[in-house]
Amino acid sequence: MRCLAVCQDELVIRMLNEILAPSIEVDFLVESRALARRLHDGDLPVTAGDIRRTDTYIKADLSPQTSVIIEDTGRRNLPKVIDAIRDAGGVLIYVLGVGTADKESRAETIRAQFPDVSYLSLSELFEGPLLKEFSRALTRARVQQYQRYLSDADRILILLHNEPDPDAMASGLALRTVLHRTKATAVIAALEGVTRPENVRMAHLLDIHVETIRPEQIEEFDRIAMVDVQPHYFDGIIDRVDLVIDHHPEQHGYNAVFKDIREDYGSTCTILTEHLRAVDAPISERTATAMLYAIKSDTLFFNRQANRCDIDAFSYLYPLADATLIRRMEGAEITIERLQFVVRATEHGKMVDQIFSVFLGDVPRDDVVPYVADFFLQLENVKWTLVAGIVNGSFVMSVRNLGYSRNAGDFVRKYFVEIGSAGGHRSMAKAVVPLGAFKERFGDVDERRMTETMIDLLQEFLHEAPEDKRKKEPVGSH
Ligand SMILES: [Mn+2]
Repeated sequence: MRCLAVCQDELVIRMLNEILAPSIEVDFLVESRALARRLHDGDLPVTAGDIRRTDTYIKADLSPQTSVIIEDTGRRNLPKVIDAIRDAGGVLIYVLGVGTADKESRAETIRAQFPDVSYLSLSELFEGPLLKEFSRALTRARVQQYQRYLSDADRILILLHNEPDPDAMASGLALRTVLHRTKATAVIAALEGVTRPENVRMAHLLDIHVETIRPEQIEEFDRIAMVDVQPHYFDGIIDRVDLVIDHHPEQHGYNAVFKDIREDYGSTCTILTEHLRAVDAPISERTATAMLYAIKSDTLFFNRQANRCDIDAFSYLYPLADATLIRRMEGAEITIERLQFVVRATEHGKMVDQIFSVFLGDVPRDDVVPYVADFFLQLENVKWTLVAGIVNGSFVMSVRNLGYSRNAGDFVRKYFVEIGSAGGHRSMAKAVVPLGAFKERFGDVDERRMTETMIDLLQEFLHEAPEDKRKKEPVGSH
C-alpha cells in the first residue's frame, strides 16, 4: 500500500512517518524547498512542489489505490488542492485537521463540497488511546499503593460474601496474584462456604480452596481485603478493612484504607483484570479461566449489565484461559433438582404483559429461586421474571429483567426494604423477608394467589411515575 502525505508542518510529517512508515510506503509532498531539503537530509522521502497543480501529483505517480492525506493548515486553498489531486486520479483522500480553531465548520464545508473525502481530526484520533493510557496510569498508581501497603503483612484475609459465586472466587484468586502471594499468606475465605452445585464444581475443577471461617477468626489476620462485597454486608461484624474491590452500589458507614468500587461494571473480575494489566502481572491459566467464567456468569454472557470494560476484559482473558474447562463448569448449572423446579414453575407460573411470575412454595435452598428466574428470562416474550419461594421460614424473591425498563433494585426496595432485606441492580434484584413480617405487611396471602400478587405489585410499580433515584441499603443481588 502506498500513501502520499501533503503536509507543511515538520512535526506532523515526522509523526506521520513514525506511524505509517513501518507498514506503508509513504512519500511526503511539501511546498517549502527549504523544509524538503532539511527533511531529505534526515532520510525522509520528501519532495517539494506546488500542491495546487495537477501535474505535481501526476509526477508523484498517483494511482486510485494511493491514499492521500492532506494536512489542513487552515488556509483557503484546500478545495483547490483536493481538485488537483482528483484530476490526477486520486480517489482515497483524507483531510487531517491539525489544530485549526474552527475544525467543526472546516470539516462540514469539506464534506459538503466533497462528500467522498474523509475529514479526520488529530485530536479525535488521539483522544481514545490517550485517555485509556491515563486511566491505566491512574489504576497503576492505585494498585501500587495498596500493594505497598499490604506487602509487609504476614497473613492477609481475602474475605468473600456468603455462598461465594464465580465472581467472588475468581476475584479472590486475582487479588492474590496482584499481591504476589500464595494460599498460605493470602487466605481466601467466607463465613458461609460454597454449596451451590455450579460453584462447587468450579471450585473443584479449578482447585480453588475457600476456607470457611468464624467471625472471631477475622482478627487473626494482619490485614483484611474484601472482593465482590463491602463490609456492611456482614451486619456490623467488620467496620474497618484495608482494601475493598467491588462492583455493587457503594455503601457508606465503614472505613476502608483503599477502595475501588465501580458500580457500572458487570463484574468485580473486570476491575481486577484492569488491576492486573496496569501492573503487567502475569495471569496463570487457572486464574484467567476463573476470571473469564466469572465475567461470563455475572453478566449472563453480556445479557445483563455489562459495559465496554467487561468486553475488553473478556477479550484480554480469552486467549489465556482454558475453554474446555469453562464448558465443563457451565454444564454444572443444570441439575435434576433444578429442572424439577423449572417444571414446577412451568406448571404453576403465570405470564401477564411479558411478566413471568411464579411462587414455588417450599424450596430446599435459596439458589433454586434465582436459577428459575434466570431460566425463564431466556424465554421469547419475557421481559421480567418474578420468582419466589419459602426458604427456612423466609419469603425469598428474585427479580430479573432484560434491562431496558425500570430498575429491579428500586422495585424490591420499595416494597420490601422496610420489612426485610432488599436490593440489587437495574436488571437483577433480590428480597428476603421473614414470613411473619411478610404476612403483617401483605396480610395472610393465600399461597395460591401469591403468583398473581407478585404480578400486581410489579405492575403497580411499572405504572407509577418514576420517583427520584434514591439509593438505600441494597444487599447482594445474586
Ligand atoms: Mn459480582
